[in-house]
Amino acid sequence: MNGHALRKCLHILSLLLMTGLLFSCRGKGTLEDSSREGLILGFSQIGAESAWRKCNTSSVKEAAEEAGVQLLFENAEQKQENQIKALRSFIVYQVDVIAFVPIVADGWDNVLKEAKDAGIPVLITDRKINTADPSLYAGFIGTDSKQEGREGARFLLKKFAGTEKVRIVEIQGTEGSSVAIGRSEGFREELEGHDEFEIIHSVSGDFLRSRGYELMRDILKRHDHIDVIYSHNDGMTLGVLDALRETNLIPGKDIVIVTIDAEQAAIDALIRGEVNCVIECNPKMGPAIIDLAEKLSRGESIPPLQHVRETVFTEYDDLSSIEPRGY
Ligand code: GYE
Repeated sequence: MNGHALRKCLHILSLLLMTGLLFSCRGKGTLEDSSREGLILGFSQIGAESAWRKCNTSSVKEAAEEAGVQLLFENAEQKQENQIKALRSFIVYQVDVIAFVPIVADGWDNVLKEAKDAGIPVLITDRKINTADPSLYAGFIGTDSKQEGREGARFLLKKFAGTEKVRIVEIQGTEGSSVAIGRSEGFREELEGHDEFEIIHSVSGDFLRSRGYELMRDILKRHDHIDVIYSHNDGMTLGVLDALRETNLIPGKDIVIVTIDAEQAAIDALIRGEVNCVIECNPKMGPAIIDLAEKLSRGESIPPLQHVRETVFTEYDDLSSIEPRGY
């Protein structure tokens, strides 16, 4: 058997195993088993790349447990192909509802059409998708990443009012994700017409602390004057701070830092004065996701788009009253 045929067999075998596992985790019985208890929700999560993601996962699992929902949870380990496999296994298993976080915005139409043909409603959470056919999913709940980008720019417009030249380094999230695209677009739209602001370097750190550290070390070699770091998530920002600690630059003073997520470590850095603006991105959408999934399982319609409530913490605020973040 040649390599291609072997790979094909292994792929089919893994899909059957996955389905078998799903059968087993539902206990005895078959698909026709009328004794299925309650809502069965298939959830494909992208991975565990940040404290935000881990909190997002806990929120979904705890809400499912609380509601007595049977959750089939798949971690894609940052690979879209693993998410597509998971969605296909949910379809084979005939779950009542599918929910997932699309790691990137493109490439979902085929599998969503399969879910639609199987009569399984799909809820998209956290990140958005690009599709010409909005009927392929029932609704979205998650992050308004463009607004987050705008908020970051608004802070800088206030911070640097009257400044002749502001050199910005942008460290973006996962390439092709709706969140990185939105945070870049919103940031740039808000700075439009303010030519004193210049983005001198923009690069993806994939939302990872380790990449934030590596990139910052490289950026410091390339640019001898940086006024602002605009980082798409706190994980990468913590990596940036790790790199700055190896220099004589004082974060929050020599270099202004704007970051997104509002995990506890970033709030602590804001309180220490190492970070200047922390934009909240709320991961705790588990209860809302379960509520929407239950509505879909009853055949009810849901809003096509729902953004979670988010706020902004800056150096100008009273930082003594910030509630513990829980992630
Ligand atoms: O900002 C980051 C996570 O999709 C909004 O993904 C989420 C982003 C979040 O890795 O920490």
